[in-house]
Order: sequence, then C-alpha cells, then structure tokens
Amino acid sequence: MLNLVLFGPPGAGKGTQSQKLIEKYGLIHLSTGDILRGEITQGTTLGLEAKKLMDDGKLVPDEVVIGMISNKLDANPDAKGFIFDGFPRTVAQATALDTLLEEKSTAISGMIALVVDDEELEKRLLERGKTSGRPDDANPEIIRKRINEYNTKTTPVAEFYKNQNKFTSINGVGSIDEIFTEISAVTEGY
Ligand code: B4P
Repeated sequence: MLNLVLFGPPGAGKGTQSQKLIEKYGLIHLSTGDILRGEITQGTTLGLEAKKLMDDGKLVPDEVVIGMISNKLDANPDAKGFIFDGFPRTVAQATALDTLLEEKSTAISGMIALVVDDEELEKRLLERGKTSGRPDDANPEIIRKRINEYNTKTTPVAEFYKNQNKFTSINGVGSIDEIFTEISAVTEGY
C-alpha cells in the first residue's frame, strides 16, 4: 500500500495537492479538516463541539480525530492506499496512526512536508476566506493563532517521521503544477 502524509502549516497547499495525488495514484483522501466540516454541516454533537474550537483556530482533541480516522480506515478495507491530509497534527496522533496501520499490516510510506513562509500563508488563507465562508480563514488574528498552534503542537510531528527516516521536505511556494511535479518525484521513490 502507498500511505502518504502531507504535512505543512495551514494554507501550505495540502488539500490542493491531495486532489492531484488522488487523480494520479487512486488513493483514498482522508482530510480531518474536511471530515470535521462535514460533521458541522450535518449539525452533529461532534460537529457542534468541533466548530467552537475550529472557529477559534484551536486543534480539536486527539481522541476525536483519531476515532474519525480509525472509522475511515475500517470503512475502506480494499484501498490501494491513503493520503493523510491535516493528520497527524500532534505526536499523540502520529503514534496512534502507526498503531492503527500496524493492525492492518501496513505502515506510512513517507511524509512530504510543504514549506511556506508565514506571510504567504496569511495571504492565501485571507484570499480563500473571501469565498470559502470559513470563519477560520476570514480573520488575520485567527489565522495567526492557527499558525501558532502549528508551530507549537504540530512541528514535533516532523521529528517523529525524521526518526523513522520517512521525512522529505519540499518548497511549497511556486505554481501548483511545479509543486505537484516535485511531490510526484518523491512519491515515485516509495
Ligand atoms: P484543515 O482543513 O486541515 O485546514 P488548512 O490547514 O487550512 O487546509 P490546507 O492546508 O489543506 O489548505 P490548502 O493549503 O490546500 O484544518 C482546519 C481546522 O480543523 C484546524 O485549524 C483544526 O481546528 C481542525 N483540525 C483538522 N485536522 C485536525 C487534527 N488532525 N487535529 C486537531 N484538529 C484538527 O489551501 C489554502 C489556500 O492556498 C487555497 O485557497 C489554495 O487555493 C491556495 N494555494 C494552495 N497552493 C497554492 C500555491 N502553490 N500557490 C498559491 N496558492 C495556493
């Protein structure tokens, strides 16, 4: 199986590049952000709880997102592989993911990190906020809080995969197609 983790700060291009990877490799896309927004749209109890945290730029509790991913893995027993987009975002999530995949006799093939500076991130997210209707994209203060959450809680996840020799970082600034060519070259090596 080909199991990729796409990594990077909010607005780095994870969701954008995931769409292209799905088309090319036929993988199942697991975006915890998309799954959480689906829960919000359906008005579930989980969605109502998550909305407060997401609108404020904070992470949702680990046990919630780990449970969601576990359900999605179980629901796709015949998958050729998965793209994990926006997950894992903490070391606890990364550890849990290794265990879940081990139970299915598979593992992460590699993590690809997109490197983008804070100024560019803020610009992209505010631009998306004009049309996305996402409250977390509309306010520069919330965007900075999300970047801060990433710097404090999520960057240690890169170390986790470096220790397993599964980490590659690439420049996330440039055209979407140029970046995809680089991601594809790394993926071919898995
Ligand atoms: P996510 O949905 O993961 O939100 P994101 O980081 O903003 O998305 P992404 O990074 O994929 O966007 P993209 O760059 O593609 O999370 C939202 C919230 O959900 C979190 O803050 C948290 O509260 C919660 N959450 C999610 N997962 C969680 C977890 N595991 N644990 C706890 N909480 C969790 O796109 C950004 C914009 O840039 C787009 O408009 C795109 O068009 C543009 N863009 C992309 N590539 C570009 C390029 N090369 N050049 C110019 N623009 C580009």
